[in-house]
Amino acid sequence: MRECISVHVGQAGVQIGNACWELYCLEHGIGTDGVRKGEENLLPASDPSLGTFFDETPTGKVVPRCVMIDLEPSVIDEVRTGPYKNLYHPNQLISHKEDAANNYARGHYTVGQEIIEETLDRFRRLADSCSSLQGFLLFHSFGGGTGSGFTSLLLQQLEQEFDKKSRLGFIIYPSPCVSTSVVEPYNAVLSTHSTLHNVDCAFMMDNEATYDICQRKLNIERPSYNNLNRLISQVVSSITASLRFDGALNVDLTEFQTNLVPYPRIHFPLTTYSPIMSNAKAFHEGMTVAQITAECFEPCNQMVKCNPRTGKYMACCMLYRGDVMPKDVNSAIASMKIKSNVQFVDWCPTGFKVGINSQPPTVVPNSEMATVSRAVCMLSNTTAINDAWIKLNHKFQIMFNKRAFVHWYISEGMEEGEFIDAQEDLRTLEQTTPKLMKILEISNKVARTAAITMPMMVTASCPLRDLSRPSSKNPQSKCNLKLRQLKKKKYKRIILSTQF
Ligand SMILES: Nc1nc2c(ncn2[C@@H]2O[C@H](COP(=O)(O)OP(=O)(O)OP(=O)(O)O)[C@@H](O)[C@H]2O)c(=O)[nH]1
Ligand SMILES: [Mg+2]
Repeated sequence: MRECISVHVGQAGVQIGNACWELYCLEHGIGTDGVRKGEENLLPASDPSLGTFFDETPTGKVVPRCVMIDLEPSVIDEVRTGPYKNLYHPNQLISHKEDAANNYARGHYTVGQEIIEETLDRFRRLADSCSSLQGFLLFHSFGGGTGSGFTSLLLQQLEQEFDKKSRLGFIIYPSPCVSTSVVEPYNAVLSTHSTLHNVDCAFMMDNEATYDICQRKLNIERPSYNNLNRLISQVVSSITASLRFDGALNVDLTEFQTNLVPYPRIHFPLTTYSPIMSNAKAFHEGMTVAQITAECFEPCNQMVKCNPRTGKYMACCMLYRGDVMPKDVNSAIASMKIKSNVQFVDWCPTGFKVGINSQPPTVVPNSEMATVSRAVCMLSNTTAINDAWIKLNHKFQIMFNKRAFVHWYISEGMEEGEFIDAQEDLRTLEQTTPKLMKILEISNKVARTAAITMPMMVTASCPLRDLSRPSSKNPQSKCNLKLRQLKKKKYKRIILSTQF
């Protein structure tokens, strides 16, 4: 069994956790008290992988493998008294006396320190009950003091104690339309700094994009957190379905991850989900595999606001679920590949990785979302996500130029240097894409020139890899070596100044 532990931190993390576990329970036929309907004491034969997300007690009850943490009690108290109060073990729900007051430094250095030991103790116990722990899924906001500060403290500790285990993040990217504080850009940049180093792959959910989808596609005039979270939980469910269900064409999430992250720091895939439609429309629309696949390339279905048409794809993973035939997927993808608005970088021409999970999506009762027989979630590593970093860095810069609100962080034990380091780190990430593109442009130019003068010698498809492995055993490679040296001169400066 390859168990995963979900970690829900702060208000956004815990509330999204609630929505996710509600949906997982429905998908696996588990009641609000953790008892499987109709199949007491037996794991259903259709999903032996259920144990990755749920622990089974000797009495036949299943308990989510998760920990919910908030520095103040009100959000966790709602779980303790809510409809799923009997699902969770009381020890999994951790709350403290006062919140981080939107301050990263309080979450990281002062209030957060008071409960970090207790939290780690719960993790150790959960990890001990696993036979082969796969890793952690962390849910939190970038903008909240607990979501940003405490999560980064927790990530540091997890890195020390469980360094070999993978860490995936589901992160709420701040948006002015549902913003709760002015210092969100500070918290978000400080949090990105830690996410860059301590998380293997992070799926960002932009509240503005989610809000827009709820308004336009689900006809909700003023979406609440509940509405946003239900949509987010559908996306999370699709991403994690391959870990929770077995199947012949099922592809494990770790395999997707290998295909998604070309360089360790470039680990922020763009998530797109289709179909998203209201009950009223579903009756009139039959979504074929080709239609839902094409919808994934429409910016209006993205969970982060950016324009993929101005960028290039480095990798694309398609996670289908439900009534989906491989031949339909193949032809849908073949027709997407020839579209001019779907551009891949030259060094990753193969493009698509596909998995099919036979479990169709489930919706919670009274949901605005329609029940559909098939859906797809696309995870794409695109250079267009840079838009999100540029926007964030800009907002940070405006405030930080005047050192506005910085004293709140300093008074909690933080140094100004940490702001500068975090900003530098984000700026490097922001500049990586253009630099990467520049290397590629030069590579193409050199390859084109060489193709005219030395047509036989141009074999390179990946300039970065070629440069690292020169060989001079035969005349052909001698010429190749020359070509490499020529390229090397041109790349050298850029490569040296680019940190991936
Ligand atoms: N999608 C979504 N976003 C949320 C939710 N709750 C809060 N947010 C967003 O999260 C950010 C604020 O972070 P919170 O999670 O409330 O803060 P926290 O982690 O509890 O930290 P403190 O309250 O400062 O201790 C804002 O951008 C909110 O819009 C939620 O339930 N769903
Ligand atoms: Mg809070």
